[in-house]
Amino acid sequence: FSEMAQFEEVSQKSKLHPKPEGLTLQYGTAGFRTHAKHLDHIMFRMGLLATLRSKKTKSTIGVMVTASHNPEEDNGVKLIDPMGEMVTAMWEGYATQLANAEQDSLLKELKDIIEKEDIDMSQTASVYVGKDTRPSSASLSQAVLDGVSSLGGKTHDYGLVTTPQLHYMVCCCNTHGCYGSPTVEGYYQKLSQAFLQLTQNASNRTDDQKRLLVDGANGIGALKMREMEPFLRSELQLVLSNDGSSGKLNHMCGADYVKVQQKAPQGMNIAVGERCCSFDGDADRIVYYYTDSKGCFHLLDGDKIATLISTYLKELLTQAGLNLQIAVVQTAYANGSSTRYLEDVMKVAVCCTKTGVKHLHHAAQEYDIGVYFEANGHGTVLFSKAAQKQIQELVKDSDTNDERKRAVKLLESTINLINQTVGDAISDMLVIEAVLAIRGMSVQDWDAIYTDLPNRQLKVTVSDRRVIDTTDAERRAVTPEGLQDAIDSLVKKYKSARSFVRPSGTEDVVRVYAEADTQENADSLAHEVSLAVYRLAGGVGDEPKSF
Ligand code: G16
Repeated sequence: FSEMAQFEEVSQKSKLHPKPEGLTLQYGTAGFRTHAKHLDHIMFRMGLLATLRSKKTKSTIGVMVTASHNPEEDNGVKLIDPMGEMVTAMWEGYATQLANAEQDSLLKELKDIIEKEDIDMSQTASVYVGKDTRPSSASLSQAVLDGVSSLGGKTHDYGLVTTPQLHYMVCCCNTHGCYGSPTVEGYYQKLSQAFLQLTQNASNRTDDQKRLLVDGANGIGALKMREMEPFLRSELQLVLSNDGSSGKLNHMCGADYVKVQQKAPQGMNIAVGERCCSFDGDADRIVYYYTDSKGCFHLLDGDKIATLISTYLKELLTQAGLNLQIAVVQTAYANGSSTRYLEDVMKVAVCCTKTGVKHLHHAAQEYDIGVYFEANGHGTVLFSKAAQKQIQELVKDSDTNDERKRAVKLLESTINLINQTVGDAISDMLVIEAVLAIRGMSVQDWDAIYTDLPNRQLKVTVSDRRVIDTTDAERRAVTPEGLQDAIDSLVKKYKSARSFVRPSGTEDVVRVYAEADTQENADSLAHEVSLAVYRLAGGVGDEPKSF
């Protein structure tokens, strides 16, 4: 294909995926997200962009078709860079540019990106594509494949996979197998081997201790857990509900529902004290929970996960005699108690970024060991190359005494169990289960590490959420005028209180977060702040109600 013929092909094929005139969409917190009916042209164009990115980086790029926690009618697309991380901010900008080009200027915008990035169009391109279980995902992922092939790129269609599995495949491919083998089976083998090695270090556990109730959000995570189960050789006894056989994706179930509603999902039979967890729609988030004898619901969210994992890693580093710096990266949603515990008791560095895994991931890369988790359960742990090297060398060092050797081997297996490319519900779940087993902890012991401040999250619908601009890692609103002053004076009315608002990057709403000394106060503060947003930021529909 000559370059001209290639552009002609794009021009012809793009007519099969026309852009509705006037529709504009932004690459948000995690790619494009909206009702599936608006996305066909976006998918085709993201196929084009992924092909350019692949030519530019001379690497395989990933495209995942999913809207993760959003309702089943929505869909979306995320681009995955060569090491399995989210695409860079610069290319997010190109994505928006390409997505919003009217049909007759698509080629012009495409050529503009090629020129700006100085892309050699004779370079080969390779794109991995995956999709979640939404009814719209099949045709939308076909549109991505069409986009790639119209620019002459090679595709590998992984079909139904979790988002983190696709990130993993991309990383495996571009590291030529160093990270693992780029197959779903390779993923199961790598993780399960590490998990089994870790649980060998646990004292004998009863079947009850091995039992874990999993809410699959009626999504892809449930399917993949079923596939993986035999690899775990009964070291984990999964009881899977919301497996997609009847209910609707993310409806009254899944990690987002459980976190925001602070209650157990429907469709799960939970006995008192039983350890449970929920995945989200594409299995990149996880939260844990249990119900106590008084019927009280206890949530162990991303903050509690970060605390459990960083405590465990810190202890192993001490035992191994390794001087590596651990830091925890959080967002404004992190519960105030978790930040205080990490800084004051654990004495680890804590840093706060904007919402979105891409921001946390970059911040975590600055440390020897960067543990990052959003409160909503999206996160992982990054080990720097230098840290991994030190750990590997110590494993080989035959002089190392027994306690050190055990600790360093545990660190090595933990690294293998963690999906370092992105937050991964399956990998995180196995890490948590292994840590609890090794430390002989119950979910109640874990919960007791610190007590969350009561909190509440609400949504407010406004006519244009972009009127809200924020600063200080989204903790303060700069516009509209008067909003931050209003929030400040509301917060002053309550004890141990904090509140912030920010426009969502995945849904057409403004998010409101509040915490305070009691649940009543957190609820009331969240409601008052919602009313301030409604009045000052152009609320639409009925006034927000309290929770
Ligand atoms: C996505 C992002 C997360 C983010 C969440 C909510 O999650 O990957 O980092 O916390 O959206 O974002 P927002 O508040 O901007 O709507 P997921 O699981 O839906 O991909």
